Amino acid sequence: MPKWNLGGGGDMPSKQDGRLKILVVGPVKSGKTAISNTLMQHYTNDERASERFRGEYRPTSGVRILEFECGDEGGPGGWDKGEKTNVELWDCSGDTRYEECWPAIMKDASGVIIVYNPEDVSQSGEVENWYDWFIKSARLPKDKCVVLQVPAGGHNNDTDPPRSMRGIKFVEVNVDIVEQLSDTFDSFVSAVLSD
Ligand SMILES: Nc1nc2c(ncn2[C@@H]2O[C@H](COP(=O)(O)OP(=O)(O)OP(=O)(O)O)[C@@H](O)[C@H]2O)c(=O)[nH]1
Ligand SMILES: [Mg+2]
Repeated sequence: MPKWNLGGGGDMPSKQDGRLKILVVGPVKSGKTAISNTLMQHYTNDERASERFRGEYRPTSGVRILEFECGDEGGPGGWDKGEKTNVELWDCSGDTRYEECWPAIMKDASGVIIVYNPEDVSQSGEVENWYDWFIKSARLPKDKCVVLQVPAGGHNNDTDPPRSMRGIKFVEVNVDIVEQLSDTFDSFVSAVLSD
């Protein structure tokens, strides 16, 4: 059964005001908003969320915050039935011109999801930077981070992860396979909540 990390000192951020703050970061146009919308739709049973997507890419301005409850159906997250976690998902822009806002965005975050397209050489090259900026500099433990690979054409050409990122979980996901994405998210939330 997952337990809240109540913090109380050290570098580990904690659950604030009953909500678990999780950041979604990574290169521009990697799929952060697509993943965030799909998760929001799944956990809120909001069918209209997908209808609102018109098939065109719209860059996120700064950050958008999505709130939902997850984990109440048991399953890979390891929760008991009825046990819920209030999540604040911070869908961040991949544009580095918002860098000045990152310290505020990172404050009290308990977990970080890095999203990139492994078919894109420049995005693959950026992953380690995002790891340095949001995990290393925040001194978050490696199990509080997951890397989601979203190959747009279904071809993951990436080889091994960078040396400094060994120990981080890399998972290939398809934005349109909701159950796979939500199972991955549930498992990650469970890891974030564990001691
Ligand atoms: N299926 C689906 N695809 C989406 C959705 N939103 C965006 N996309 C597509 O997913 C691809 C990546 O777009 P985004 O997820 O918006 O990219 P991002 O990583 O949020 O980019 P920035 O906000 O600029 O950092 C694009 O081809 C979009 O057209 C969505 O809600 N559902
Ligand atoms: Mg976005």
